[in-house]
Amino acid sequence: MEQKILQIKESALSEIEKVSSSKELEEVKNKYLSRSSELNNLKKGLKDLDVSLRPKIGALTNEVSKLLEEKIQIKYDEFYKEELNKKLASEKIDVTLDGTFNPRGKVHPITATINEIVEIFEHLGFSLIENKLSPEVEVEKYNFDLLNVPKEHPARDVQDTYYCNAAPNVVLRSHTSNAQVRQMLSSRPPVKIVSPGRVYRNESVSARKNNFFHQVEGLYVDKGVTFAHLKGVLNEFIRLYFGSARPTRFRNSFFPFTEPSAEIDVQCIVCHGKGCSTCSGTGWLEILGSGMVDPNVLRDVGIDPDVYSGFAFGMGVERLAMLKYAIDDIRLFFNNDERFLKQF
Ligand code: 2NL
Repeated sequence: MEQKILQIKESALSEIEKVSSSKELEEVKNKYLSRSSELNNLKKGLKDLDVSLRPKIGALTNEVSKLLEEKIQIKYDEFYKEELNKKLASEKIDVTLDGTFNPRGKVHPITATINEIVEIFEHLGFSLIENKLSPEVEVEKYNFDLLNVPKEHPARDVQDTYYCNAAPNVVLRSHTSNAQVRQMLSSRPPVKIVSPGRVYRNESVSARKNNFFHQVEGLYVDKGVTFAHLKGVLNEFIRLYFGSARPTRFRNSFFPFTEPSAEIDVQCIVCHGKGCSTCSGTGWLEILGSGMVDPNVLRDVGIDPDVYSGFAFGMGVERLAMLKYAIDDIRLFFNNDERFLKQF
């Protein structure tokens, strides 16, 4: 019996010595130390032995299984370290290598300019109008009729405005005034809003003109609104947009929806009034159209022009961006050339 146990011990020790992975070690452990191992069977058989032999044989089996457990643990620790090192070496990250380049999108210069203009007017107490009031495909009623544009006005001509072939009276809006008309119809004064968005005109495309562009229009209707308010607000807008107070000039003008009307020029930001190619030698840049809302417009949307008055204005976003960033061709905004867009 004793001989048998020592034999088991010897063969187990030599097998433990020979294993080359933790997986093999696991197998050897199972073979010698599991419930059904030879050693364990011997332990189970102790009760059938002669009482005089039991202590010695019992002690010997315990001693051998303890020894084997220790040896296996030592081997296991070695493998664990070795395998961990291997794994760490194979998964090593070189933090000095270049990363993967993920190109980042940017805000389009027109969107950035719209945001900047809208923020200035928000600062002056205007609210941004809801998008759903501002459809780009519009019926003539909101684009022309309610803005006091006569049926035979040239702006309504197909030479100037895009009409829908399939539906009568449907146009691509030619200004964002439609949003303001809709706002006046759905709420009571005071109305103090800005409506940015894309508008369409049937133009031949050139460096100065595109057949669609972007506008920010504004409208302020309340009791006692005067031309002085118009001047104050728009001069302040110009100061904030161009970064410092600049001489401005209000020129008499005409729009069907305002009376009186004024176009506002700012002193040329390139030559400061001396005359250069940017201002075609005049020393002035035209930057927006404005006026006191025509009483007919107020009346048609159900606002009593004897009680309320208002001013309105409209500006071309591309034009303002071109002036500020010295861009000489409007088409650059729309052909998505990365060399251009990257610069903003
Ligand atoms: C321009 C001129 C302008 C308006 C737009 C307006 C809107 C309502 C009532 C009255 Cl609801 N007026 N808008 C007024 C004057 C000028 O735009 O040159 N835009 C690029």
